[in-house]
Amino acid sequence: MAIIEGTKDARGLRVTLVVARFNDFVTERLQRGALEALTTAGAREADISIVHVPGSFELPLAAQVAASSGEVDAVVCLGCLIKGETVHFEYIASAVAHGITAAAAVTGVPIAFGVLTTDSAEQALARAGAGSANKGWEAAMAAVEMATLFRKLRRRAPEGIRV
Ligand code: DLZ
Repeated sequence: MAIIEGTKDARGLRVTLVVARFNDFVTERLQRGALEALTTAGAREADISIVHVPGSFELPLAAQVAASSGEVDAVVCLGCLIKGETVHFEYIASAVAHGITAAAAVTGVPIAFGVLTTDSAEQALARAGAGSANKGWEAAMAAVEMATLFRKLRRRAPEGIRV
């Protein structure tokens, strides 16, 4: 029996953060948390790129294009949807979740979901604080774990099969 897992070691990984500008008082903090997580885990700043998009709705397509470049091991989507201020909150939240899932499936590149969906700005800020309580940090580490897992899985794939 083999148990195959990813690691929290980001050395040598190339990661793209796709960050929504809407509610940037929160998404800037998520970006900071993700960057801190990646560099603490050993990623080189030169291997990290940051893409800004207008709002969360734009995250999936930008993530898909970034993942399709063949030059990234993982993508991290960061956004913030606040229910109290967004009438069509459910539509956007659902479109973003499905879009990110589809982008990861189409490209085979792990795309982490770091999109806050909260009732209020206070709740959003509480999830974008310091250290590992920051959801940007959490999403970045999920991306590292999946990227390192995929490296192991691809090494095990039979010759000629690339997933
Ligand atoms: C339009 C809109 C609204 C009302 N609320 C949010 C939000 O809470 N969080 C977010 O990331 N984006 C929001 N947007 C912008 C949409 O995501 C998108 O950028 C626009 O509808 C243009 O496609």
